[in-house]
Parts: sequence; C-alpha cells; structure tokens
Amino acid sequence: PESGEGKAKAERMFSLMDGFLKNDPISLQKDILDHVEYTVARSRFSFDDFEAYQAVSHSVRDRLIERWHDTHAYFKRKDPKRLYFFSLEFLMGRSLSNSVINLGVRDQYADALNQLGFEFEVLAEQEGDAAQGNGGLARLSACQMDSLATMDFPAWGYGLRYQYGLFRQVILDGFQHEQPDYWLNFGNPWEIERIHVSYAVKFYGTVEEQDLNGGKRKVWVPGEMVEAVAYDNPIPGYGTRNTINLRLWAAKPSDLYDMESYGTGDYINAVINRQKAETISSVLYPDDRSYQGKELRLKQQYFFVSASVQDIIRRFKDSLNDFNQFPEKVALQLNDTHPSLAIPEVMRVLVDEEFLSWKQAWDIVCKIFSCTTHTVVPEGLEKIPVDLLGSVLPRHLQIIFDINFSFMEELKKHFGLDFNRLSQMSIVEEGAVKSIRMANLSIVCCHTVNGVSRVHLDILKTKVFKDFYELWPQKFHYKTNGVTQRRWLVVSNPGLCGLISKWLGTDAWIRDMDLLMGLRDHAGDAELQQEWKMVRRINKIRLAEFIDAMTGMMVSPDAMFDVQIKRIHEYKRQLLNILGIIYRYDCIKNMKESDRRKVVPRVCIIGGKAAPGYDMAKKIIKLCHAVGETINNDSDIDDLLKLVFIPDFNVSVAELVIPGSDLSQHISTAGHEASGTGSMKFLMNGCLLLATADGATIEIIEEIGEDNMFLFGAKVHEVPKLREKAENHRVALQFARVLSQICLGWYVMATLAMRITSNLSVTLLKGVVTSIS
Ligand code: T68
Repeated sequence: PESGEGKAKAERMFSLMDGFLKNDPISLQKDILDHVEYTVARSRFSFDDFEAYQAVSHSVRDRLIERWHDTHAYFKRKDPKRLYFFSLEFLMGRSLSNSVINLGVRDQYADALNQLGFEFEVLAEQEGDAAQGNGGLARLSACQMDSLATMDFPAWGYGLRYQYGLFRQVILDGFQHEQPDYWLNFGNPWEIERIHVSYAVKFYGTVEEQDLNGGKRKVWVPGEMVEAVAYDNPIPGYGTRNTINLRLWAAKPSDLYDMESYGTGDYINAVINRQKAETISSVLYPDDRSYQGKELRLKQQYFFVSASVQDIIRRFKDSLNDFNQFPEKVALQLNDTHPSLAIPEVMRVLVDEEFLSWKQAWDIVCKIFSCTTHTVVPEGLEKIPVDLLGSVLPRHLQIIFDINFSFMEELKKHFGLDFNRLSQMSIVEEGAVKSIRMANLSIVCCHTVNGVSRVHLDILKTKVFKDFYELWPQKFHYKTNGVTQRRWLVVSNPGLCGLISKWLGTDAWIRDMDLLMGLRDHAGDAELQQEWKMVRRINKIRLAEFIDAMTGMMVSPDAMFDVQIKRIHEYKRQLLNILGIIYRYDCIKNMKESDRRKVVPRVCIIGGKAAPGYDMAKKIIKLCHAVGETINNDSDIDDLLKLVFIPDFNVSVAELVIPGSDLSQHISTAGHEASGTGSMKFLMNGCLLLATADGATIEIIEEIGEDNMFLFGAKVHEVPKLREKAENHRVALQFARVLSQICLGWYVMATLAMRITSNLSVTLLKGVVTSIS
C-alpha cells in the first residue's frame, strides 16, 4: 500500500520480520530442534530418525513457503499469462532431497545434521514415496513441474489428492498381491491444507430452462454437492526463487448442501452419508491403459476439473473482469484426455454463469486449451457412455452435443456428406453403447494437440487421428518427452553429479543439459574413466545391498547388472526378456568349462507393477519368479546368471536402481511405446541401452548413434506386415490342424467300423445294444 492504514500495517509487519530464514549451521540446527519440540512434539533431547526427518522436512517447508509467497506476490503484481497444467496423476516420489537441492541448501543441511549426530541420507530414506499416479504419464507430470519452476514459468499444476496412491505390490509365492497405499498415515509435511480455498462441485440433478432478459437460460439444479478443499504443494525451481504451486483437491462433505438431510431425524445415517462424499478422492485407479467407463472415475475427473476451473476464474476476476482478455491471461494444458471435461465445464461457466454468448465462449475455449496425448493404440482412447455422462453431468452432455452439432455442420461443409468420415470423427460414438469420445472432443476444441515423440506424432497423423490431421494439420505437434536431471542425476547419483561438475568445471549443466556435450572432450581421459568406474562400483554395491534387503538374494557387484524396470505390459515385452534369460541359461548349461570362463556373469533385474485386473501381466510376474527359482538355485550355474524380481517398484526404487545399472532394456514392439522416458534416466546415468527402435528411442539413436547402443528388432513400419504374416501363418496352421483332425477322425471311424464288422458277430453287437437300452 502507498499510504494510509494499510501502509502503516505493512511497515509494522515488515519491521517484525527477521529477514529471511538463515541457512548457516546454527540457524538450521535451531530451526530443526524447534520443529522437534513444537511441531513433532518430541523432546529435543530424545528423538529418533523418523522424528528427525519430520522436523527437518518442516524446516525445509518453511523455506519453501517463503519463496512460494514471494513467487505469488511477484506474479500477482506482474499478472502475466499463467500456464495451468491439468493432470489426474502426479508421481512425485520423495521430496526432501529434491527440495534441499533445488533450494541450494543440501550441504548446509548435511553439515548441520552431522553436528546433531544425524546423517542426511539416512533421514531422507525415512520419507515415504508419494505415488499419486501409475507410470510414465504421471512421472512426466512431476518432471514437468520441476522444469516449469526451474525455467521461471508462472505455472500451476492442478490434480487430485488421493488418500490411497498406487497399490503396494507384495509378492507371495511368486504372485503379485495388491495392498492399499495409505500414504498419509505418517503425515505429509510437503502439503499445506487451505481450508479457506474450497469450492462446491455439483453432480447429478436436472437442467431447467429459465427466462433471462427476454431470452432463455439453462440452469443446472444439482442432485449432489461435494466440497473441494485445496492442498498446496510448493514446487521449488533449481537456481531460482521461483516456487510454483501444485494444487491438489480433496473431497469433503458440503455443509451448504447437506443441511436438509438432518431434518429427517435420522441423524446417524445423515452423518454416515455425508462421509461418503470423501470417496471421490479416496483412491487412484491402478490401470495405466484401459478405460472402464466407471462412475467414480468420471466423478473424479469432473471433481478436480470443476474445482480448478472455479479457482482459475476467481483468480482471473481478482485482477480483470473482462472475459475478452481471458485468453491473454490463461493457457490450459490437458494431460491426456482425463481432464478433458474442463472443456464443456469452461463453456458451461462462461455461458450459464457469466452469461457470455455461446459464440463468445466458444472463441475463448478454442484459444485457451491445448492437450497432450500419451496413447498409441485407438483402443486406448477414453470413452464415456452417454447414459452415465447424462446422469452425472446432465448439462455437460447437452454442451457436448451442441459442440458436436456445430462440428458436424463444419465437417459437412468441408468433406460433403461422407457419412463414414462423419461417424468416425464425431464426438459421439453410435453403437450398442452410445458414448462420448473424449479424444475427439479434445481435438475439436484444442488449438494444439501434442504428441510425446516424433514417431508418436507420425502414428497420430497417419493412423489414430488421420481424419483430424487431414482437416487441421496445423493443430498437430510433438514435443519429445524429457526427464529432469535434477532428480535423475543430482538427487539420485551424487557421485556422478560431482564427477561431471568437476570435469566440466561448472555445475551449470544442472539447468542446461546441453552443456553435458562438454564431457566429450574428456571422454578418452583415463583418469575420468577410472573415476567413472569407481562411481558406478559404489552405486552397484548400494544396489546389491538393496537387493539383499528386499529379496534376501546376494548378488555380486562384479557381475553385469542387466535391468528392465517399468510397468508390466505385453507390449513392453518383459516376456521376451525372460525367454532370453531362459535361452542364456540353457546355453550356459550346455557349455564346456573352457567356454564358461568367457561368460560375463550377469544379474538380470526385473521390476514393475501389473494392473490388478491384467491377468497376463500378472502371469508374467509369476513366470519371472518361477524361472528365477530354477536359475538361482542351480549350483551348476553359480554366479554366471541370476534373475531378481525387485518388488514394489516406485520412484525411490528407480532412483536407487538406475545409477547402479550397466545395461537397461527398452524392448517394446515398435509402434507401441508413445515415447518412453526410462531410457533417458538410464542414459544420463551412463548406462547402455538394449532397445528397439520405438518411441523416443528413435530420436535417441540419432543423438548418440547406433554404435553406442544395442539395437534390434523390426522397425515401426515393418511391424504391421510381420503381424499379417504371423496371422496368416497362424490361420494356416489352425486350418491344417482342423483338417488333420477331420481326416484322423474319418480314419479312426472307418477303421473301427471295419474292425467291428469283421471281428464281431452281429449277434454280439445286438446283445450289446439291447443291454445298453
Ligand atoms: C505413457 N502412458 C506412455 N499412461 O505409455 C509412455 N493411461 O510411452 C510415455 O513415455 C509416457 O506416457 C509419458 O508420455 C502412460 O503412462 C498412463 O499412465 C495412463 C493412466 C491412466 C489411463 C491411461
């Protein structure tokens, strides 16, 4: 404030501030001990590692909050166009190490803790893994948040705060069992509950028409209302004060809506029913590819979208109230089609609540939305049954029908009455179950449709969205996925990180990966190679200890570690890897002693979760254990070959496994992996790739050269022909089998008939027939 009471108050507040929190060892120790005493409520003379972790996290959180407040104040003043990233999944993993590194206070904390008798690394391992997502898509969201913060974007992430994250995988007798991940059990110091930031989200009910200024307007009268409460997670950038916000919504019962139900006299049931509202944000769906048209999933999608849109519009109205300027202030990026209900929601709010004309609202929508797709196969595209959508979100269904009507008219003008094309491109799919194609809705309304690698875009253009590409070629783009080196090198491989900075003479590569090119000048240096080997060895020893702790298996760090860690899927071909291991085992068994001495001992490591309903993936896990059982207990093979399945694969496990790997496998059938990001993490840790030319690997090959990797298998364009050939072969075999069965059948019957007529007397036969009857 320039003057008056506001100014006086601000000055008083400012004078009370002790500057920013300090990061010298004494100040850090004091802050940590204060949190032990007052936040964790333990005595500062007696607390264990976990309590120390809690106190340290809270002191880091204080520092995050300072920057986070400054970031908000700065962007409120500047009021730039903001980037809103909507995703139903974020795989954040642990936060402590990442936060202190990005804040630039890692060493200060380590020193301060040392003097208190604690080791930073040990405390960091006390933290649970935040697994609010399934796989690549969700981890990409987390990496993107880190990059947006580091690159000083005025960005916000929006999502859902699940009470149960991705299930914990427990292996019993080689089979996967799923256990709930109630990750909030031990508290979550990284989030800030904002009880005053909450919105009512509506469901069900009917749409009524009311008169408005001589015209009609639609009013949605809901049948249920749930409150969305914000939980903010500050995301610090590296080497900048920019600290952005990841706002996740939790469902709570709505006071506004519920009051009537208390009048019925059934107080206990009224309270119990009220609690049911919380189920909306209770559990993450554990499927990473299939869509089942489930009501709860639809409610989750709309719940987070509605709260986020209300939040964005409130922020916009705080500074401006002219919706013509909305596209200058708001960009909305949809992560896959999961948040695509945001499109009809923005239309609804603008038309029904802000009273803009349909045309005005539509112009705005077309300017603000863009989306990324992570899917390769058409079967992977999300569809919502019309009946379900109409019941849960009646007004949205009307809006989608209206959008589709205009779109169909536009198509007719463009392509004429090509009914085949019209029905393929329509947002509404006719058929036994009429449904809404969420991808088509997104493409129609977004100005940009983003693929996640070059070949992925090619597949979108030529197959999955061929018709749309012909209509709007300018909409289709790709940005090949990336991963953040902050987490996948600096946090997870401090040894290699120090080595790189030493040889480059700078740590600027932590913000600018291209600088790693400078290492080429030293690649032949024997000293660097020696140091590199040492770093790898230490990481392998750490990994071997972890394997021992998780599985009870002792593996030698002298062996080659050959790793495949990712979700279990048929297209990712863990099965091919296992068949390869069986083959290798067989070869070794049949080798002469002299040849055996030439074999490089190998530890094959596989890890990953199977969706609970994905039977084949679960069988692959069982097979892996069964094969391991045989190989690992064969004294004849000894250390030449081992097979380890690492249970409960997650972000923290990946951080430990990747730096200790020599070889990693990315062997999906070409044309099936939209991008793949694991390979990038292994590569930046100096691990070799055994890979097929799929997804982002195709671009990696161009970067690093075929000579620097083990490439095999069919190319994307060869796969359909091979499939056809295999299918023809299969049909021919089947035909031959049936034919031989028929022939065999005739042969057997004829022989029997001959035997019977020649060897048995008619009297005997009659006797048999009579006795049977
Ligand atoms: C992955 N997709 C791609 N989906 O498979 C991978 N799906 O190639 C790509 O690198 C990565 O996205 C990032 O672009 C997924 O991870 C899901 O997890 C998912 C979740 C729910 C529903 C559908």
